[in-house]
Order: sequence, then C-alpha cells, then structure tokens
Amino acid sequence: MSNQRTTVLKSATPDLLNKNSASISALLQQYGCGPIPFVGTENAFYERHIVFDRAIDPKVASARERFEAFSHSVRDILAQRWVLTKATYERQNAKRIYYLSLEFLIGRSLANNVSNLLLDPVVQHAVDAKRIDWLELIDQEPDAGLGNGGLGRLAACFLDSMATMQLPATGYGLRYEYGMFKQSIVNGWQQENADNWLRDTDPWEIARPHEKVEVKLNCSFQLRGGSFQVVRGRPSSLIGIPFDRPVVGYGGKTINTLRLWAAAAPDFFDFKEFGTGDFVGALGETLEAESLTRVLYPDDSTTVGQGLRFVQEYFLVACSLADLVRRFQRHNTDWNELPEKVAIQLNDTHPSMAVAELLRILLDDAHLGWDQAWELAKKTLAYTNHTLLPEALEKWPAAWFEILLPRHLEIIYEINRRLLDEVRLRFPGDDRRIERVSLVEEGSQRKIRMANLAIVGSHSTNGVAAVHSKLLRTSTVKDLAEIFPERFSNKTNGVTPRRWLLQANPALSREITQAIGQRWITDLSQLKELGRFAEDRSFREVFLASKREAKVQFADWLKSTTGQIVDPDTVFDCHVKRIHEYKRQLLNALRIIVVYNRLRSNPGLEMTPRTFFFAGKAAPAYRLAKLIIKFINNLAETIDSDAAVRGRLKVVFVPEYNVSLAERLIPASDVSNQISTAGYEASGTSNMKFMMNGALTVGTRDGATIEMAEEAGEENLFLFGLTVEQVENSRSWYSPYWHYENEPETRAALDLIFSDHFSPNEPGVFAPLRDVLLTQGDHYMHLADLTSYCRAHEELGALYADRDAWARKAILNVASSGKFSSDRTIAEYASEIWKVEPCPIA
Ligand code: 26Q
Repeated sequence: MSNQRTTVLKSATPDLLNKNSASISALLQQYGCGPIPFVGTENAFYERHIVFDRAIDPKVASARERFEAFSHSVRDILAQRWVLTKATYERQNAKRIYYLSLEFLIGRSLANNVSNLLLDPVVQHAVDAKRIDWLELIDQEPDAGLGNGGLGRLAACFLDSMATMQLPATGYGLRYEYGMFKQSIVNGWQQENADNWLRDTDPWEIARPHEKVEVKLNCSFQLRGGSFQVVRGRPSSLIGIPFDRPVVGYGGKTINTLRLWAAAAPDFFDFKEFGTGDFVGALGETLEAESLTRVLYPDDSTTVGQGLRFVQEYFLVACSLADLVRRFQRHNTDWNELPEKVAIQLNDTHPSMAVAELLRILLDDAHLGWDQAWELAKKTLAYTNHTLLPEALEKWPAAWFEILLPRHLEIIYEINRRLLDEVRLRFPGDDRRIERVSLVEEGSQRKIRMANLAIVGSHSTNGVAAVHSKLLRTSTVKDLAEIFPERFSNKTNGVTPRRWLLQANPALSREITQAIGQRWITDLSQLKELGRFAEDRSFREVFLASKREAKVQFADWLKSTTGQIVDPDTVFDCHVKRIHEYKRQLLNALRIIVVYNRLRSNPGLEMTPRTFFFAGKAAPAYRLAKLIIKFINNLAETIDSDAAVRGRLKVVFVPEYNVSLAERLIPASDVSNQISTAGYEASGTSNMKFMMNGALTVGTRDGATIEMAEEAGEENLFLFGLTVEQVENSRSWYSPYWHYENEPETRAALDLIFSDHFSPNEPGVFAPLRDVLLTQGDHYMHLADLTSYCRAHEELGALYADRDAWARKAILNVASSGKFSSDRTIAEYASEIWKVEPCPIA
C-alpha cells in the first residue's frame, strides 16, 4: 500500500467511526468514486449490501444474492443490540444459562428474525418499492438442519423462548458441515443425499477465531492407507473455532447467542513427518481434525461403532466448558460462586461427559479438593432425559475412554466408587441394586452408563412430559430415583408460538389477534380467551376460512414443487415425524387399508374424502423404517391407480420432512395423528404445534398428548387404544394372532399386504412386515390398537361432516393450547432448576 493511501485511511478513520457519511463520500471521491449511494436513503436497507458486498448492479442480482443482501441488512439492525446484550450480561455479571446440545434444529432464520425484530412493515415497504418476490427470496435460505427431530427442535424453541424472556442464555452446539441428510424417494425407497447447507456462505454466522479453544486428547489419529487409525499414548489436540449465530427474542430487545463449534487442526505442521517424506501423514492431522464436525449423526439405536460420535460429544463438552469457565473467570475469582453464576443444562446424555470434564477442570486446573469440586459440579449441572427406550440409553465402552480420555475415566471410577459405597451403606447386602445403579456395566465389554453419570453428577433430572417423568422415576432409573428423589422433576415440553403460530400461520394468527388482541404472542395462556368465540358463528366462519386458506396454500406449494395434486376440500389427515416402529406409521397404514377395503366392497359408503399425508425420515441403517416408507409409497400408488376409491382416498408421502415443510403442512392440517404405543413417546412436540394450529388430534394416551387432553377435555380429542398400564400388563400374554384370527377387517388388511396387492411387481418385498406384525409378536402392539383407532377416525369423520361442530372443537383446542408454549416450559426451568432471573438489556 502506498504511503499516500495509508495516510488517507488514517485520517479518515475518526470520521468513519463517527459514521459521518459526508466525509466518507469525500474520502471516496479521492478514490475517484461518486457520492456514496444509499446511505441515509431507504435503499440502504437492502441494495447497499448488493453493491458493497457483491459489487454488482442490484438489477442483475440473483435471488440468492438478494437473500444474502437482505439478511445482512437485517443483521445490521440487530448487530448493535447483540453487542449491547453481551455488554449488559457482562456488566451485571448475571447468572448465565448454558444449554448444551448436540442438536439445534433451527430451520431458516431470515423470516424468523424479521418477525421477531418486528420488521415486517419495513420489509413490506422494501419489498413493495423494489418489487421483490419475498417468497422466492426467503426460499433461498437452506434449512439449518442440525438435528434429527424433536430433541433438536426443542433446543431451538428453547433458545427462542429464553431470548424472548430476556434470560441470559447461550446455546452451545456443533457446527456440522453436513446436517441431517436430505431425503428423496426413488421407486418408493428413501434415498439419502448429503445436506451441504454451508455451500454458500451463511449470512447468520460469525466466525470468532480469536476465541478458539484447545481440546486435548490422549491419543492421535493417523491416516494410513486411506483409513484413520488411533495412535495410543501419543497425546494430540484439536482446536475448536466458535461460530456465533444471533438468537433474536420477540420484540428484538434481547439478542442471545447460539455458539457452534467447528473442529480444526492446531496451527502447526509436523515437519518431522514431512521431512521423512510422509506428506499425507503430516496432512492427516488437518484432515482428521476437520472431519470431526463434518456430519450430524442420525438418531439410530441400531448401528454400532460410533467412535467419531464419541469424540464429537467430548469435543462439544470440552469446548463449551472451557469457554464458559473462561467467561466465569473474567468476572469472578471465587470458585464457590460457580453455581451462583452458571447453570448448565444437558440436552439428553449426549453432552453428559460434562460431569467428568467439569470435575477435571475443578480438580486439575482449579486445584480444588474432591468434595468441593464435586459439590460445585453437581450444583451447576442439570440433565434432561428424552427417552425411555432402553436401546437408546447411551453407553460408551470404557475402552474408548481409556484410549482418548483416561483422566475422565479415572474420575468416573472415583464417582462410582463413592456412589456405590453410599448405596452399600443404605442398602446393605443388596448386590443387585449395586449392579443396577453402577455407572459401570460389566459384561464382555465394560461400558459407562451415561444416564447414570448424568443423574448422579447433577442436581436435577427431568423428563419432558408428566407420564414420561413418572415412568422415568418409577421404572427406567427407579433405583437412582429412590436414592436421590429430590433431584427428579417434570418439565412438560413446549414449542415457540412465534415460529409455529404467528409466522407459520398468518391467516389464523390474524383472526386470533382480531378476536383477543396480540398478547398471546408472548403469553400463550391468553388463548383461553378464544374459548368463548367457539360459540360465535362469525368467528367459526373466519376460523374455517383461515384453515381453508392454509390448505389451498399448501396444495399450491405441493403442486409447484412436487407436481402432486391434492384437493383442499378433503380432510387433511397428517402423520409427520421420524419413521420409527414405536411411532407406528404402520398402524396408520393399516387403518388406511381397512378404509380402502370398506370402500372397495361397499362403493356406496358415505365418507368425507380424505388425503393422508405422511412425511419423515428413517435412519439410514434402520431397515424396517425404510421398508415402512417404501410401503407407504406403494400404498399411495396402488390407491391412486384404483378407480374404486379415486377422489375419496389419497395417500401422499411428502419427501424431505424438515422445519420448513412442517411450517407449511401443520397450519394446513385438519387431523393430527399421535399414535405411539403408550409409554414410548416421551412427549412429542408436533402434537402441540398441530393443536395450536386448529387440527384435531387422534391419539393414544402417551407423552404430552395426555396433558393436551387434560387441558382441552377428553371430549375434544379422539383418544383411543391401550394405556401405558394396559401395554405393560398385557406384554406377557399379548398375541397379534388373536386379532388376526378374530377381527375380519384386521385379517383382510394384512392378507392384502401378504398377497402382494401393494407390490405386484416386487413380490415378497413386504414379507418383513408379516414378521414384525405377526411372527415376531408385534412388539409395538399395532393389532391391539387397530380396531379402536379405526373407530376413533370414524367418529372424527362424522364430526367433520358437521362443519359447525368441527369448528367448535377445533377452536376449543386452540384455546386450550396455551400451556404448550415453550415460554411456560422455560419459566419452569428458570425458576425451579436454574434459579435465574431475566436480565433486561440496558
Ligand atoms: C445418540 C447416540 C448416537 C447418535 C445419535 C444419538 C441420538 C440422536 C438424537 C439419540 C436420540 C436423538 C433424538 C431423540 C429425540 O428427538 N427424542 C425426542 O425428544 C423430544 C423432545 O423432548 C420428545 O418430544 C420426543 O418424544 C422424543 O422422542
């Protein structure tokens, strides 16, 4: 750079800081530029970024470029508020919440941030003035699919609520380069494609390399002959680079941070290896380090050998704890203050190595004694359980700890030694109990039980719906709950009404606000005021009209993106969630076959035409789940080509279920199927989204659906099937054959499958369904519930025909959904677990 230019820049600096645009213009003129365009004009909102970031004429900008420019403009608006939020927390030395999660299923950010910043009118103005196709623009943003399903989406809803409630919270997660795989359907089968969501630079993330942290492992990795090997006993380190994303609270007052870690290799080069000519070996360090945060692991209890997942979990924990401890130490000198300044919530056991890592920090870095370190760690940590499925409870081989994290294993053994001593004192001679509560599972391969570690090493364990919390306490971890009863509680899940009602369903939101004002947006309990409008004819009419509007919109979207045509005047009957046996998509398919058979044998049967929507992903290695997708697709095809039911039944499997698809489909739904085998769905959260959006629920008494019925009254839902107790009590004698032999419609439905009616060109392809539903005993009790499920749907069908009666029930459901705001859930976590108060920004 020439001297002259350096001088010019130096002298210009103060003016730039003063945002003196006249001086900037003068400066630019020295470079031969014209006056600075856009500054101080309304165009500044958006075109400025096209010109200055991309150096192109706004007239030729692509939709993607317009999306980026728009997002940067929105980011400009929140940036100072974001800085102020951080400064306020620091100045007040407020108690912080750290939400640790391997998953944050955030979806898209632009429309959400615009809405939460209350910028809709500004955007509307820019869109009108510049004739921007807003829908096309927001469609340019890929979903941030950094999660599998409910657990990841819950983390995202919690962030929204915590920011809205002005709580000093940070989310910590991993910056997966590839999120949840993309799903396409080929010949009925699911095909997985990589989700390269960061291909284009993401306007919402800000890399903060200066805040990197080092993570130490007691082994190294080497690339040898194309595969990676562990080198024992040769310590190595990884670098965690934080990428921050703003979390905008509703109203834009608080802007919290979601900090995602990317793995990188330390900034050195192994010249020794390079010198000996092993160039690839030297590069191995870089290659291996970066592949650590390459991809999100699918929720799949059937696969083994997840060594990389183990390292991912530790990496998240080590980076996040190093970061939060560093922050704590900036403002505090006394370690005893840690629990007064820090609350760490573990989203399932996935980050539960935090127990051992926090102890390691307090013992080895802070040099505290065991008792003090142990008390502080426990008081700081809290754990949320999301599953009762025994095969889904995490257990890691002790051997992996030995190789990677021997110090942590030592700490875990010490926790266990003290725990078991205590149990022996309290329950002398009860060796079976010792075996059950132990953090260590003996066997051919010694394993660490991560749920036990999380419960023993924290002050709080919660389930996510009342029935789930009760089962957790009385069955899954009964022995630990007996030892530490005061640690257990329930925090029923919720969802953010901003994304799931206000933004996803503008038509219904408008009518609600018209009727009861807009306080519901931040206090969803206000929806109860809608109750009296159930008796208001004109409200019922606008309510039904808003539903129809959403259905038409969805039908249009579906047609334009997939070519599939659906009729908005049919019942939209939805079942959307991860594909899993316990969620019983097969039960729904059987129900559809029963109806199909009825129509074939009785063409005159009166019935409101239905469109059945399915959507959801199967874990890539979960073969039966993938077969269920294939089955639904074949069912759809058979029904489509059968003139006997045309126009009356239609099955649609919508590929690539993600947050954005849920935002479109849920508002358009009339019916929500929540039909898990009772006792298996911890909570469910889509059930709540459907309820808020005026769909009626056909469901089992499971998870939070039970509480939805408590709120709305059982008469306003369609509950059916075995209860948790009945499932438990009938396990020993249940036989699906009884239903097959004694229920003609059940038998006919199954026989139709076995006859290859749905697979004429692929004979036998669905044979495994016979095994699951009959031969192997029907573990999830599909056949036990099929008859009552069909009956529930018949009642629902009859109600649908009476539009007035339907609208009444649907409105009462919306009015009763106030409890299921994540604001309510977060208020409970804040007061009962975290003991934190709002910290308004000033
Ligand atoms: C574990 C180890 C290795 C690889 C992956 C995993 C893994 C990843 C994700 C295990 C489980 C999950 C996700 C679980 C989940 O989404 N659970 C759901 O959590 C919701 C929020 O609480 C509940 O509403 C649902 O009932 C529950 O199924």
